Amino acid sequence: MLDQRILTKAAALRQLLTSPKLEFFMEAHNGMSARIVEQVGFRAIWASGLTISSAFGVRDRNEASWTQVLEVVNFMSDRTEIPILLDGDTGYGDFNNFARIVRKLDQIEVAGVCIEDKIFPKQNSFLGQSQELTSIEDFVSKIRAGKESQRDPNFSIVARTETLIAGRSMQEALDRAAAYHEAGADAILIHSKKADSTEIEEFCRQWNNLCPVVLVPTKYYTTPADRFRALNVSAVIWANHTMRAAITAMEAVCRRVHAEESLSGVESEIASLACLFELTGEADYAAFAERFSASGSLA
Ligand code: SPV
Ligand code: MG
Repeated sequence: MLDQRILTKAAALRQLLTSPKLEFFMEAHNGMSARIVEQVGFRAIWASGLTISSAFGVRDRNEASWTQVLEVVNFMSDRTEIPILLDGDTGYGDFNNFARIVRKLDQIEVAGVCIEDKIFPKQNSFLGQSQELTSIEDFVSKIRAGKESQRDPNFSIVARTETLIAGRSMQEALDRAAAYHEAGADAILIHSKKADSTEIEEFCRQWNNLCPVVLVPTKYYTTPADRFRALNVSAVIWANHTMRAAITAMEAVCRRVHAEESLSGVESEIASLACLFELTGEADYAAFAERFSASGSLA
């Protein structure tokens, strides 16, 4: 039974990845969304490259630097107890750049990182007709360098193959995944942009549980979770849904306030200030100040 209170975050993530139970990782892109994900009961966070980029208002093309992403994920890690799996794109460069990132993530208690076998700068998997893949050799070196650089033995590296996204064969996807597993990857993320799960199911059947499998069903979202359970999938990532929900809500409120020149219409439909203060931990501050504020005043 998983007890995240006594496990390090890295150990908790490793346990979620290796347990036979299907787990769900929810996307967050800043400290607030991470706290909401934790509060509603998710047991792990997907720190999405797409949504962290879009929160900055930039494209998912490595336009945000890795140190900017690190700063965001640092707040996320600082303000939550559940493990975070960071979307590390292609590792922000070569084996050496990736090794540096693993070292830094380990230091700020980010539990693991996922890297994909594309070329830097990457573009989102759902854009364009083709994706250029890196060679198996280069990606294997990157995984090896990353594994050698982690200090916490439980830090996880999830190797993501974009073979099917790139329109290449199932056999190549299986060969790449096997090479990445052999290089030390703790789990394989197999990605698909098909509207149904047929190719994912085929992969899972042939992969035969060689190591944990992680899926991102953004496009095949109608597939029931029980189908993934039957395939022995380790974790499903809901990859961008807090950001998309926020966009819808922000647009609606902005439109209404703009049109009505008043806040009256929206006040009862949005989170209260009390809710905001609760999410940022004001109650903890009050208890802390009670003990340490020299004047004893909370003013
Ligand atoms: C992300 O959330 O940034 C991902 C998943 O990498 S996807 O957008 O499907 O590439
Ligand atoms: Mg991404």
